[in-house]
Amino acid sequence: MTVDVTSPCEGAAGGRRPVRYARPTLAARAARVLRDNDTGAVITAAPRLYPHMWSWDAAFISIGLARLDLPRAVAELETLFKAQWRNGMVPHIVFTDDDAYFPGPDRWGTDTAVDGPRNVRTSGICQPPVHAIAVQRMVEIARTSSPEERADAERFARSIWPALYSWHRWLVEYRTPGSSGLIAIVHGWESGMDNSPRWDVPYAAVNPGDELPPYVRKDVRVIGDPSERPTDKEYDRYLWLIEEMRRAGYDQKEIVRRSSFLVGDVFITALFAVSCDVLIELGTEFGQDEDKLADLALWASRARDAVAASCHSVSGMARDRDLRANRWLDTQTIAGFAPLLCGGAPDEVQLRLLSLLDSDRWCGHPGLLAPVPPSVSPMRPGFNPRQYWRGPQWPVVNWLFGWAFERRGWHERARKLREAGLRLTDDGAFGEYYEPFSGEPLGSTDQSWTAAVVLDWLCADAD
Ligand code: 2M8
Repeated sequence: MTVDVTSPCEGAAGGRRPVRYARPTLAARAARVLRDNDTGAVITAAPRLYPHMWSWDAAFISIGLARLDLPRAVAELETLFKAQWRNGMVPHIVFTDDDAYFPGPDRWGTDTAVDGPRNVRTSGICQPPVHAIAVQRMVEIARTSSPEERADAERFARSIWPALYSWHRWLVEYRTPGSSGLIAIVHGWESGMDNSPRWDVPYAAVNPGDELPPYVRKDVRVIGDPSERPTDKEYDRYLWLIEEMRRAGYDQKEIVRRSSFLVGDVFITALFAVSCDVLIELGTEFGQDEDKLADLALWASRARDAVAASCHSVSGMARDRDLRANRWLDTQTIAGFAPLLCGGAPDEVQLRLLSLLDSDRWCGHPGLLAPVPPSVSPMRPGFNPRQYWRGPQWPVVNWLFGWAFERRGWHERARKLREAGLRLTDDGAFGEYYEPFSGEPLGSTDQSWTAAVVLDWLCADAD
């Protein structure tokens, strides 16, 4: 492939973004990342750092793939859902044979879990429920293509719908303890925002016991600067929670009753609400059971109410709730904008959130290379522009807000987020995440979900 290098990047600090690619070249590069990360069985989340299938990564990857090869996109989600647990949980990792990632399947030890899937090895926790969104997006994309693709995508949506419904039902049945109505996570990894300061307070109460089996991290060998990744102390806590779950035989009720970490996650709850809406739309179109549609409507409405009820009376920001300590978590992060994803909060609160998002505390910060929401406000004490989920920008999070804004009819806002996302990623490195001031790609490069959302943005602009 001939690579088109256009003008040098103005304004990039430290000369770290020497090139900006023209759009067709950027699209070709994104497509190549997805192809190169394809093992034949799965598209890995990233070449060296993440050599397996991750649940919410797979959803975003399918959206990008739908722009290139619909059958491959369908196969990706079918592979993920073949690993769905018998109780409905969609696991956060589906393992390949690669042993370059820790914790791998032996450490998770889910093989003997009563509810685990057969013939495939997975982790024992979940990730955000964005899969219905991906399926709907795939159908929309296929509808701009040939009648055959359209029919294939619709057939796929009809066939995967019951599995999506049982995944959502699992979240309600096992993960809405207590009265807050928020969907609870039992490990920070379930949030997808692993090391976010959102979890600092609840993690402080996790005390790894002496019986924590020894382990050796592999992530810090891959990432050149280990200070970008979570600390060893944090990893001890991550591993201790896994140990607790193993000991409970991955019995969900038992885990929710006893694990050292139980937090109502407002971002997941908002995504769940809007994903239920999407499932209702798909289910109505494809003739699914009325009772199930009614369940989804009820779940969506409860989730939306829970998100609205979490909003801080002054800032308007939505809050997670520590369900062990029974208190709100006031740390302000990108998750505080959750009501903008799903709606349901009073108009006045949503307007406050929109103006906060535009302000110099977030996207309007004068130092940002591109007005993409950072994971933590650059004005907040403790903001770290390079550290994992503690300041940098994640293109997939930007995609989610753009998608939600488009859906809510805020087309101009959605367009601006798309433009900003492309400005951030047009160096063609497809970073896992980005340093907000210089735009330096951090974490893994050639990260599949970044390539996927870039493709979707580029093609959406061309549609
Ligand atoms: C990161 O999480 C994994 C654990 O699940 C890790 O750090 O080892 C997160 O960014 C997560 O959201 C993402 O799905 C995963 C793979 O891209 O990496």
